Amino acid sequence: GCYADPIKAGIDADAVFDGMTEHLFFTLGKLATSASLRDLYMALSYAVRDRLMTRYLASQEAIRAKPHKTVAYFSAEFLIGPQLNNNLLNLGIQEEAEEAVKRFGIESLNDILEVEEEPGLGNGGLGRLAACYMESLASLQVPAIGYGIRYEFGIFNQIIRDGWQIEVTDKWLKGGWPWELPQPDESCFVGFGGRTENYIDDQGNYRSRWIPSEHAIGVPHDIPILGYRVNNCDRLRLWRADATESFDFYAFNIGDYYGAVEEKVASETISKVLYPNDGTDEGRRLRLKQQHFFVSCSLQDMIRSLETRNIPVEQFSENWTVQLNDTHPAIAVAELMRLLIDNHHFEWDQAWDITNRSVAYTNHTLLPEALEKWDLNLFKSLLPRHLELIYEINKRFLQQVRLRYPGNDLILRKLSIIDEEGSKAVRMAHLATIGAHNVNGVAALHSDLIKRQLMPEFADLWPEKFTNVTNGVTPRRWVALSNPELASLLDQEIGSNWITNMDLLTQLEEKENDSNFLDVFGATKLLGKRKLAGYIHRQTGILVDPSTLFDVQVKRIHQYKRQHLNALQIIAQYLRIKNGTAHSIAPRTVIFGGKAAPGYLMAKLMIRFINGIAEVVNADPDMDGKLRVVFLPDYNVKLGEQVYSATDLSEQISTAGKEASGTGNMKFAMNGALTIGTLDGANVEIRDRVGKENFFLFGKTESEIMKLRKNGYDPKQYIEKSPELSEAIRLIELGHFSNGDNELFRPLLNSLTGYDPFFVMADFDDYLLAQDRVSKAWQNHKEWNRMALLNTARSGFFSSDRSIREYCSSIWKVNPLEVEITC
Ligand code: 26M
Repeated sequence: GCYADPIKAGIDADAVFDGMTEHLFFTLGKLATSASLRDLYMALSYAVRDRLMTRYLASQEAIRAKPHKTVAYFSAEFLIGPQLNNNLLNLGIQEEAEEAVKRFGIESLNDILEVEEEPGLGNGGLGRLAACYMESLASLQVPAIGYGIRYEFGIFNQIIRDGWQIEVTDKWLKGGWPWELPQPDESCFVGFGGRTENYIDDQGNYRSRWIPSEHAIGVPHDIPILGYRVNNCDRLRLWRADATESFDFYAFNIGDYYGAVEEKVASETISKVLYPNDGTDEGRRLRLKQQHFFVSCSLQDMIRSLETRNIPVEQFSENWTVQLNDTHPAIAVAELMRLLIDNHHFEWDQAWDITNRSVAYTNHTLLPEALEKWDLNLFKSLLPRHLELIYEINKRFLQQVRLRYPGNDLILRKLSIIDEEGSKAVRMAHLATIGAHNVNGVAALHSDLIKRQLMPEFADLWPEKFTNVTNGVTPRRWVALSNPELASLLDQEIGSNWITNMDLLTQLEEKENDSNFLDVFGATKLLGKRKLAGYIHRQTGILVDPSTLFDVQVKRIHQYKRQHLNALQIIAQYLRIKNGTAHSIAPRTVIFGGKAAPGYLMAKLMIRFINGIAEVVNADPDMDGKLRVVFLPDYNVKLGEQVYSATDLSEQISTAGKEASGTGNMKFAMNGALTIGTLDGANVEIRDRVGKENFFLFGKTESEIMKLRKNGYDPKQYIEKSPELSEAIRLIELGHFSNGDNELFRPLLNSLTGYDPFFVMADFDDYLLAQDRVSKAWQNHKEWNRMALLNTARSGFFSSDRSIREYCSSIWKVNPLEVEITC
């Protein structure tokens, strides 16, 4: 497993240059003299990929040589972002690559990096978390595979026209994507529909089997995930759905040509497109098909890998640990049972033991509309055998519950996998919770709420099953790559070990009163802001001043995340400036970014609302030098890399109890932004760590919100009590932000002044006061920089390396396996 040819493996600038030249000629069919930036991007990517291969194969060989428990991270989404720069960094050849591309007459490596299009194979936080975790697993030298779906179309691209979001198909594969390796010889066969039957086998045993009516083939596409400065190179294995036959010959012969082609198209549709919902479950048949498709392929692949290594399938749970990223892959519980019982002829109890020991489940949401439920008839028609197995799992589980709570029928109905209230449905969170040996939330508050509110009876039944692992983000991408100025300042001050040991950042605390250092720290931020200002100008035509406070809210657009609270606050500041009462407000640039689910009308209206405000504010000369509002279109990983390093103020303003964790909040804090936020998700832990004096807290707590709701919340009372809020709402009603159209924002106003399900009105005044504290703090730049420095210094806990270490020791029980290269 070794390849020593310098053209393929050498890591000095000469070798990288030679590798690029070879790929230009042989892989791309281009002469160096006529190569475009894109050609050079492709050539460099292929050259870098060559250099990953030795490590990638050695990593697989290491497990083959000596059995070692491997993590299988099951996720319907992996939002991995651009790959080239990350691989250069982790290989340690950024400078060599810079030097090599200069020999092709390119001024800066950045020009080539900018060409890369990212695969948007995820919606937001959940998908990005999976990507950070894969990177940390490799960097911590833990053998791991990420299993998911190779969507042909990822999350849509967003354009803004007349202030509205327009969705455009994301054709990320169009120019050829150099980072994947198709492995058609490892394809898997997956069934759907049909019926089940009982039969007696050759030994006279009664058995069940599934006779599907439809099939698809999963073709693995592997993406190498290299760890930071180690030889371990893990794998992201994404399945693409192919038709079983290119078309049905019988149908072709009888002349039903279109029918035959349709069948082919139907099976290829499975991996065609990512559902862009992010939070609301619509219970679509194709979505369940996607889930079963990738889960079945992955489990078959894992069993096959035991067989090829001559490891008995009995030892599945000693060799694999499966993490379910939310309930999207929860069908794994039933599918693993089916494979073990029907195909490998295990007894129920042993199959259940294996399943339960290997599977663990991460919950990412408490929102009822996001909890996956499948209509029973739909489920039965697509996965009849799985439903039988789920009934049996449920029967045995409910028997346990009966013993524990004799005579309590209510609890049986509450805990059953089958929802019998109204039309019947399969509750995937129940299947996952019963099937898994561990259920974790993603921040301390969230894990607590899972136990107290979402699943109190389950937690009572199995108190030791419920744990917390607070989310984290990878400092390689979110500091070293995206904030090179800060990274080199850190290298200078404390050495470069912070990249793999973020706790070392606490050494920066010694500098908190070092005036010169604070100036330098502030200057790195200013550099990021200048770059972002340039980007904003190119994208939107708006000129923003980098010396103003950059106040940023980037995340999916949702009512619970309350972008409209931020928007209302802007109107209040606008009115103060107009009225001449804005005495000590900081000059600000308020920046938004984020996509709305295409069917989520209120979220789309929130985007229109922000753009309506931006239009009025930015056109008003009274606002010059005081206030600018920007909506950055098409927020994605690549844009995130520009934004976090350029932010002074991080907006984390969700209704307490609604945001499971948040991960953007962590990226901002690491990069020295101060947070204005509620006591929600990981904000709580961020504040605890950076110090409450370095965090702008506002808003009702989760228990206060609960009380308000219980006692009958009336938003109108809050509006009446607040002159600034009343005035802002009056202005919107008059059509001031919609060219006089006083109907446009009616649904938004009705929601806010009627039910206000996310308590925007209740938190408004306190939010405005907190924003005043922000403005005041901004007046003293030294002091601001000191607070910002302490945020960076104390954010080490939020490295995904820490999260992954916790998963490894407390849930997965896996150890690192160092990969050596022997040539
Ligand atoms: C469900 C059904 C149908 C189609 C799509 C979905 C769906 C897709 C993504 C539902 C939820 C999805 O993601 C939810 C998500 O991103 N949750 C976020 O997870 C982060 C990582 O743990 C947390 O930091 C965020 O707080 C949480 O909102």
